[in-house]
Parts: sequence; structure tokens; C-alpha cells
Amino acid sequence: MDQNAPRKVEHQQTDRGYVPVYATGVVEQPWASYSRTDHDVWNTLFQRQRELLPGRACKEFMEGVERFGLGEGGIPKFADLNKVLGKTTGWELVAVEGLLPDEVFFDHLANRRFPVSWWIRKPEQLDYLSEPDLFHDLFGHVPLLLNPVFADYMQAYGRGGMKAFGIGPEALMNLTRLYWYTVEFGLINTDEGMRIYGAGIVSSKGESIYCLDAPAPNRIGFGLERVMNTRYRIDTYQQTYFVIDSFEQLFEATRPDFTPIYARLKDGTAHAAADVLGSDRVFNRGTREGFATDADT
Ligand code: HBI
Ligand code: FE
Repeated sequence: MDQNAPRKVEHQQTDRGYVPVYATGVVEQPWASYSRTDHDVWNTLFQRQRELLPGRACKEFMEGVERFGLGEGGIPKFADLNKVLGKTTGWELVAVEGLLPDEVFFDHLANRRFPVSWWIRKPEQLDYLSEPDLFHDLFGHVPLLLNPVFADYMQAYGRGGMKAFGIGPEALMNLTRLYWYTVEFGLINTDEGMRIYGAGIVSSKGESIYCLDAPAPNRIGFGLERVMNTRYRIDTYQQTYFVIDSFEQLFEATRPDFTPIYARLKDGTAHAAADVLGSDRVFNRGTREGFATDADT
């Protein structure tokens, strides 16, 4: 870790109880140590998405970007964003080193804390990087946390994750698929047409175009079990996008106890990412042009 490595802070007594630092991987955002290049990377990525997303991203996302005052003034300070976030939906950004163990990640969400990587990608990684960086986490995920219904969904998801973690790896897999096909790569029907809300899409120039315009992928109506039982790919654009009708629909989907669903799915085989089922509400049956043919994860 370079000499600018963020200091680890002891997250002792917080307003949500004792949170030992080893369990959270939470650090201070080393804002003063960001280089000119780091700020330029943020500005380049932001400017590209600001030009591309109007008419593509849902209005709730665009409103969130506006309300946070995100712009081309370089990497924002988490403390500034937390002032807006805290008084709106009670969420808090916490700076982390990167991907966290599932149960640590779920615990943050269950307590209305969203983990954001403190580092940003290098200029040569503008269009692809292997794990979520600051731009993906902050620009992709955070604006929608100002939407009360979506904010409640994210906390309900975290609580569900804590339960799934206790049940076992299959349950966790089902839940990870739910996150993948909604929070990361979800689409939503609106009066103006189909729009993006998934963080993995809005933070990606290529996929922001592909997910709505390309004939190749399927676009299918969201169903909780359908999504939990569908494999996904991490190495290409999605082969199927699931479409919700509202954030309320998403939140309602998390109301039931998932245990019987996990039990039903446990012994079956999951659908492939590209599958279209007879029971699906199909908005677009993809041409599969350019699809990878090896197995999905
Ligand atoms: N950790 N920091 C971080 N950010 C994530 O988005 C994240 C994670 N750990 C696990 C994880 N996501 C996925 O497994 C979710 O599906 C739970
Ligand atoms: Fe993400």
C-alpha cells in the first residue's frame, strides 16, 4: 500500500452501537491525498455520463445527482455528501478498501451504511476495471439512496443478506443474483419509456447505451424467484436485463420471508443468463448477437 494509504480509524461507539474496525474495513477518505490525475479521472467519467444519461437514466437517479451537486469539480468529499444523505434518508457513506466479505457488506446495508471504495481507477482503466472503485460506488450507487423507497429497499436487502448468510451458500447465491439483476443492472419502466437505475450500468458508458439500444440482450419483466434462479456473467455486458415497474414493486418483493423460496430453489438448476422462459413477460427477446457461449457463473 503506498504512503498515501488511508489511515485506519477505530470505529468505536457509533449511533448504531459498537462497530469494531476489523469488521467494517472502514477507513477515512484520504481526500487530501488524491492526485490531479485522480480528480481528472472523476471529471472525465462524470462528464461522459452527464452527456449520455439524460433520457436513459431514470429521473430519480438524475435528481439524486443534482441534489448531491455532483459535477466536474473533482472527487467529492464523503463528509459533504453525508450531510445531504443523513438528513434525507438517514444513510451514511463509509470509505472502504474495496470489496468486503458478504456478511460485512450486508451488515453495513442493514444499518444504512453504504461502503464506497476510497480509491479511483487509473486513466488506462476508464472503460473497464475488475472491482468497484469510487466512481462505480459513488456515482453509480449513491444518488438513488436519496430516494426513500429505494433507500428502504437497500436496507431490507441488507437485512435479507444477514439472514441468508445464516442459512447457507445457496441462499447467499440467490440473494447475490437479486442484487446483481436489480441494484447493479436493473431497468425500470416509466411513462417516458424504459430507463436505467442499476449502478453497474449508469457508471459504464458502453453499457448505458447497450442495455437499452442493443438488439442482443433480453429485456424481461422482474420476478423475485425468476431473478434469484438466474445465473449472471461478470465479464461481459448482461445477456438479460430485468425490468421493474416501480421501486415500490422492488421493495414489496423483499417483504416475504425468503426461506421457503430458498428451499424451493435449492435442488433445482438455475436458468442460464440468456434463457427466456414461457412464463416470462418479454419486452425484448434478444438476438444473442455477440453473446459469449461459455458457461455463466
Ligand atoms: N463489498 N465494498 C463492497 N461493495 C459491494 O458492492 C459488494 C461487496 N461485497 C459483496 C458484494 N458487493 C456482493 O456479493 C453483493 O451481491 C452482496
Ligand atoms: Fe456495485
